[in-house]
Amino acid sequence: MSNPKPIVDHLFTADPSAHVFNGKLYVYPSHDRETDIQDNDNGDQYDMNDYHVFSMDAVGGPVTDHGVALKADDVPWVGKQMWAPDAAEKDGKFYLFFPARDKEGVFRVGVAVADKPEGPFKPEPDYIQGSYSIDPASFVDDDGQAYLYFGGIWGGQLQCWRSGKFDKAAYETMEATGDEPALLPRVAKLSEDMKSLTSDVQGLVINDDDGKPIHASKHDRRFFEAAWVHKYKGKYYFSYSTGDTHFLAYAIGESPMGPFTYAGRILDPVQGWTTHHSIVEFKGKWYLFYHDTSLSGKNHLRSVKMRELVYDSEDKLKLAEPQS
Ligand code: FUB
Repeated sequence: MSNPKPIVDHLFTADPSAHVFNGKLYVYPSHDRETDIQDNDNGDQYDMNDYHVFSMDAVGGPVTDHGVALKADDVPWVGKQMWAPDAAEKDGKFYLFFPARDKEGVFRVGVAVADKPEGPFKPEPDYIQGSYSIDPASFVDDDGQAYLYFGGIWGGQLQCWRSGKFDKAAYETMEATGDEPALLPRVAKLSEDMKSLTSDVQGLVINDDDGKPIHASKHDRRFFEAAWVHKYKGKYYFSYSTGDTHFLAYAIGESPMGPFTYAGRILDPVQGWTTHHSIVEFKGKWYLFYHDTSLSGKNHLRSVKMRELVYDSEDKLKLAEPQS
């Protein structure tokens, strides 16, 4: 596979969530920064404390860095680690959903609002009640109903929420064992004003080829983190990073709340420990945004890249052949 250049190289960026707003392509990434924290499975080295928003008028054209759109110091409930964000537009307002550890060290999801896609975003004083873990992804369906997806295991703490309440001791179990179904990503409906959840948080079922939920032992297929939802020809595509293998996989369903059925892989593991992506249609073509560590060689200093995606005759997703 050819290795594209990062979309920007003046700072480190990761976990890109791409959206088209007002005819432009906007990217909402994490802003990775230097730290002397040692790499560990808890992800302590991902010690980010603000977000920048980027935009482009055309693929391959200049990318504008709109500067700091939100910072940890401005969010009363945040303790540390502003991880992978997402954005949504509803009724002319723009919403930034972001995970961070609260002052007790528990990951939650917050929301901040702006009048423009690039911000600045004004945070709500508290996190979204009922939210937990990491990697929020919002999806606004054609009927206006918005959904929030979230969850990530290991450092993302999803394994602590099996019972619906935070169980610190469950952290060490890291994930389900091989005899159980895999831990499920979470989904809930968002309110009209996008600031609260209006349904119970439920597990989003991803079935395997046999029609049963993917088993915990299937590391190349089971959910790990980095949920994303897009719609194509009336079907919902749920994509995510897998198990401890970090393939980028996807599943297809008839409803945004699931169930979904495993449909294949989009991307092999990238350079670096994490895989996180988004999928967006822009000017009639589909694009995958992702990151790798090719610029830095360090797990916690990543760079956002993009590649074109195509659908085959059965509406399966694959990377477009690189242009020579
Ligand atoms: O950027 C910190 C974490 O790394 C994200 O939340 C995960 O998805 C992984 O990319």
